[in-house]
Amino acid sequence: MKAKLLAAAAAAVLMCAGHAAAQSAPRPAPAEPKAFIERAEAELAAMNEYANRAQWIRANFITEDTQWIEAKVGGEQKELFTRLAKEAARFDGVAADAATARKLKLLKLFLSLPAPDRPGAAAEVAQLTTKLDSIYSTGKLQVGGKTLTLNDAEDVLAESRDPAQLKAVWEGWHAVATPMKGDYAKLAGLLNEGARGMGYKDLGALWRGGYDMEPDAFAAEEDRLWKQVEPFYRNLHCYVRARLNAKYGDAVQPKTGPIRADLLGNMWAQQWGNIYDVVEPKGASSSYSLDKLLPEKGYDAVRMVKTGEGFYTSLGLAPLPETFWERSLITRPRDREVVCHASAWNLDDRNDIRIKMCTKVNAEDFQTVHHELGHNYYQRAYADQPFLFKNGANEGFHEAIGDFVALSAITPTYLKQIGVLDTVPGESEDIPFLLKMALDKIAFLPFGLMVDKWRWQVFDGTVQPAQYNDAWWALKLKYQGIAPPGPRPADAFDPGAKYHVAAGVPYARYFMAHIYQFQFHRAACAQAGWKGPLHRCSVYGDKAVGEKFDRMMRLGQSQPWPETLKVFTGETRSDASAVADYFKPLDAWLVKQNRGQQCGW
Ligand code: X8Z
Ligand code: ZN
Repeated sequence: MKAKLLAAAAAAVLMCAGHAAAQSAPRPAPAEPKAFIERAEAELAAMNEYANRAQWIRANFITEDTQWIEAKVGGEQKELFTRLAKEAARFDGVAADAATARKLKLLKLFLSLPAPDRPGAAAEVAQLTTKLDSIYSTGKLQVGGKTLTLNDAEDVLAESRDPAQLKAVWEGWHAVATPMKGDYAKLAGLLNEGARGMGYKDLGALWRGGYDMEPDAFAAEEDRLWKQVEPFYRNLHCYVRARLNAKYGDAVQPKTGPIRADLLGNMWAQQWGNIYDVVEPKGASSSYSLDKLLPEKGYDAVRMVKTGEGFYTSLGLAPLPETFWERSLITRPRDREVVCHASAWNLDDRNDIRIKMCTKVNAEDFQTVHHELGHNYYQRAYADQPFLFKNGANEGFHEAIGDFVALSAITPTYLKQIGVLDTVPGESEDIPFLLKMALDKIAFLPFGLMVDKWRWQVFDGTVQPAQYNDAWWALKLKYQGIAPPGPRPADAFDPGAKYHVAAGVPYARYFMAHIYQFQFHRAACAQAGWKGPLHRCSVYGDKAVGEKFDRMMRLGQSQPWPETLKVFTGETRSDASAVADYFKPLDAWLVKQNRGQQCGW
C-alpha cells in the first residue's frame, strides 16, 4: 500500500500495546532491536512490492477477480504488520541507536488502515477497503437519459452554468455513495479496533500521530494554521458569493448565508478555479485562459506529462526512466474500469515509478501532472534510504513537493518560456491571476481541514452512523460556508462521494501541503534572488535551488520533519505567513470589493 497515491494507506501510529509481552518475555539484549528492525524491513519490502503489484493491477483493471486478489494480498500485508508491530513492542524502553529507535516508531506508524489482531479481521478490513474504492471508481449516474462517469460529471460541474443541470449532476454523483454507508460504519469499527491494538485511542489519533508530535498537538497545530488564513478565506467567500448572486439571482444563490455547493465548479466545492469566468474582476480581466491555450498549442495528455518532467529536469533532477512511459496510465481507457483518481506509484521502491491518471487537457490537470510527478521525484530521491525511511518527511511534505513545482509552472513567465503563452501580461493582470490562484488554493483550505475533522469525529465516536451526513454538512457549513443544493435524502452518505473517504486515504496531509508549498516557494524564490512579488516567481532552470531541494527530498523520513524543513527553507515550523505573503495584494483588493457587503454566513 505504501506507494499508492502516496499513499492510499501509508500512515501513522505510535503504540503502547504489547507492554504485557514486554514484561513477561526476557529483556532483549541491546543489540537486538537493530537486528530485528533489519529483518522486519526485509520482510516488509518484499511484501510491499507484492501488494503494490496487486494494487496496481486492480486499480488498472477493476474486476471481481482483481478485487479478490488485492484484498487477499492486503489481508496478508496487514497480518504481517500486526505481527511485526507486536514483536517491535518487545523493544519498548530498550536502548537502541537513534536510527533504529526512529524506525521502531515508524514501523508502528506505517499502516494507516490497521486490522484487529484476530483471525479473519485483516481479510475483512482489506475486502471492505477494496470494495468501497471500487464502488467509487466504477460509479455511474444517469442524467437526462445519459450515463455519466465521474469524469463526465466533473466536466458538467466545471462548465455548465445551468443551476438545474448542476443540481441534477451533483445529486446524481452523491447518490453513488449511498450504498457505502453500512460498509463504511463496519470498517470504521474494525479500524478503530486495529488502532486500539496499536495503543491508540482510535484511528483518528493514529492518523494524527504521523507528524512527529502528539496526536492532539497536531490537531491544535492545524487549528493554529487555519486561524492564520481564515480571515482571508472569509473575504474570498464573501466576494464569490456576491458574484454568484449577481449571476444567478436570489432564488439560486442568496446574498447572505452559505454558498450552494454545486455552483463552485467542482463536485466537492474544494477548488473553485473553474468558475473564474463567473467571478472575474470587472474591468481587470485576464488576457488568457490556460484551459483554452493548452489544446490550442497542440497539447495532449502525454505532452503535458513530458512538460512536467521538463520542469523537474530543469532543476537538475534526472529524466524519468523509460519504464515510466511504458507502464504509466495517462489517459482513461475506454474498454475497462480503472481508478481514475490520480495517483503516483513506486512499485519496487527503487526506480519503477509510474503515474496513473485520466488526464484531461486543461489547467487543472496541468497542475495535477506536476503534483503527481512530485510524488515520483520524491520517491526516487529517497530510494537509497532504508525501507522504513522511504517516505515523505511527513505526509504533507509528500503532497507539497509537486504543488511547489506547479507554483512556478503556472506563472506566465514560465508559460511563455515553454511557448504556451505569447506575451507575459503586465501588472494589471496581477489581481486576475491571484484571484484564479486563490480560487484553488485558498478555497481549498477549509475543505482540506474539514474532511478529517469529520473522520476524527466518526472514529472517536462523537458521530454515530445515524448522524454521518448531518455531521458532514455541519462541518462543511462551519468551515467552508457551503450548503447542499437541496435537502439531502435520509439515507444519503455524502462523505463517501469523496474519493479519500471511500478509499480510506487520510486528508489532513493536503491541508498541510497547502501551507508547506508556499513555504517552499518563498524559500526557493529567496534562494534564487527573486525580488519581485512571490506570485510572479518561477525557479525554472535554477540548478542551485534544485540541488538544495533534492537534498531535502533525499532525506525521506529519516529525521523529524522540522529538521528536514530546515534543510530547504531554514524554518522549523509550519507557517501560513508564506500564504499571506503570496496573496497579500489580493486580500487588500477583496476587502475593497466587499465594502458594504454583509460577509460571513
Ligand atoms: O488526491 C489528490 C491528488 C492525489 S494525491 C490528485 N489531491 C487532493 C484531492 O484531489 O482531493 C490533490 C489535491 C487534493
Ligand atoms: Zn498527491
